[in-house]
Amino acid sequence: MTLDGPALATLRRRAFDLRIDNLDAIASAQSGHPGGTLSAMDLLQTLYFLEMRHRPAEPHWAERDRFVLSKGHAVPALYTVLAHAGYFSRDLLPTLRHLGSPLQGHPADFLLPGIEASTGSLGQGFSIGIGMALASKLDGDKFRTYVMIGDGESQEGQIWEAAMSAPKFGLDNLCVILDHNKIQLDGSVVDIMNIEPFADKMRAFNWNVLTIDGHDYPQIAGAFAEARATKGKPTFIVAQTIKGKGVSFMEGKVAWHGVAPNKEQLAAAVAELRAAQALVKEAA
Ligand SMILES: Cc1ncc(C[n+]2csc(CCOP(=O)(O)OP(=O)(O)O)c2C)c(N)n1
Repeated sequence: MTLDGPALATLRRRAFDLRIDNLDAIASAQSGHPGGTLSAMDLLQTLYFLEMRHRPAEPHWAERDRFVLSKGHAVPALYTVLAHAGYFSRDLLPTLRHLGSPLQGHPADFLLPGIEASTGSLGQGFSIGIGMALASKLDGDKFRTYVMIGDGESQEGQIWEAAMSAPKFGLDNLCVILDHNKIQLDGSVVDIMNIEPFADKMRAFNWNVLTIDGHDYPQIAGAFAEARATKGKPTFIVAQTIKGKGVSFMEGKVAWHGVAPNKEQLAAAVAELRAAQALVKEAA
């Protein structure tokens, strides 16, 4: 699918529905991570609605592209995108974190078709994605692998082992996205353990590095296209994002890393998102 005018308008409008369903699920669980789900949403939507080759009705299709959410705590955003893409009914979303639900607080590949890897212990998903990309090369398969990591997560040592490995194996079928929202669990990344200059570090490790606005659909789509066209080395996308994106009282606030909105807060967030969506509809 190409990003023409109507496709772009659809992405922009759906972004509000996704953010609302995501927050609704977290509120129904009364547990979860609003900030890092909202920062990742536009990247995830672009992957599943524009970039990746996949079949929601056939989740184990051998040729599907793979996606690993290494920052596993943001899985409500992925569940929401998967539901809207047709993997399962949206009615399941409010069962998030409930006993017996396949939608647990961290992704479990044995519980839900569409989830490619069980993650949540930060640092591990990047390496899992490298394994998938390497296997694809060795087997002569055509699928691509995408991984999303967090900036706080990037303080894990395993991230840097992975960063060294992928270029060594020439994994041009691998694209890693950093959701660079500048905030981790209890403070700003710069204050706790500065990871900058991140793009320069990855370039020094021999990655093809792109820096984009992670809420700008044409930029996101362009980066994925460039990653696909790049041969001989893996691509690392530094996506500049805003934690809590779309809800003014959550944006850039550490306090909204891992706290569910109460009834009133959810209503305020939904009202704001619906009002913004109406403006986008008018402009279209
Ligand atoms: C190994 C490990 N240590 C600690 C945690 C608890 N934890 C969950 S989210 C989080 C902060 C992650 O920050 P970041 O990667 O910036 O995520 P984002 O801001 O995108 O939500 C931490 C420490 C964990 N899941 N795994």
